[in-house]
Amino acid sequence: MITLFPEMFTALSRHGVSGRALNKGLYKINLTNPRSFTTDIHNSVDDRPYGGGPGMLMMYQPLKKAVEKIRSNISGSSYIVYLSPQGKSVTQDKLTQLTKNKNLILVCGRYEGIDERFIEAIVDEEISVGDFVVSGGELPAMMLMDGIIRLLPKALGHSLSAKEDSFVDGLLDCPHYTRPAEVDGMKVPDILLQGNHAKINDWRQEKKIKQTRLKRPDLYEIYISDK
Ligand code: 4GX
Repeated sequence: MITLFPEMFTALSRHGVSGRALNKGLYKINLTNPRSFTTDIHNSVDDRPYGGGPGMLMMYQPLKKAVEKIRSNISGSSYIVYLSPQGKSVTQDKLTQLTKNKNLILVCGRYEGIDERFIEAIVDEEISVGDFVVSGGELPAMMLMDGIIRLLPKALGHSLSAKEDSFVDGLLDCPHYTRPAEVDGMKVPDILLQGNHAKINDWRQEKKIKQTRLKRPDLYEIYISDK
């Protein structure tokens, strides 16, 4: 991870599924601050954009030196991802692809962005977490990492959990219910209480399809045309 705010990543490393996976040794995380690779007395990592305009940009050299430092400390190949709204929106399939990399280097931008030459010459892929803007790449990078980590073998308590996620077969998940069997006058669907697992599977598949048609017609169209 290349970030000006390494402390933010405790959200990932200390809590929940990603925290447990780290403790189990299923992945390692390295946090590299480009501020460690500056050359001026102010430790500047940003500068003004050529051509004018508001805001500042992250400079090429500290980012490149951060990449070189990381690469000098790892063996094997690495794949560099830059999180930005200009990237292609991430999908569940993309997360599965990313799990195949031995080393992933995520670059978290701050300010108005980074020098385009770093993207051209050094970044392998630009990825977005959605069509909205946040104030830095750290939260998007953590979203990506969390999505990848939970796909690693043994990260989830139930090995089937990741196979039954939303999007895995291009459909949304079905509704779920827990005790009590009735609350505020609302009953759990009878079929789930009867214990016929073939029928329960059929019901769940039907709900997934109906739910997708209703809530995500865009995904439903793709599902229908792929059959
Ligand atoms: N999905 N951001 C990157 C810096 C920036 C500004 C301008 C390029 C151009 C985002 C997203 C996202 C905020 C991360 C701006 N980079 N990242 N950062 N949506 O909004 O991934």
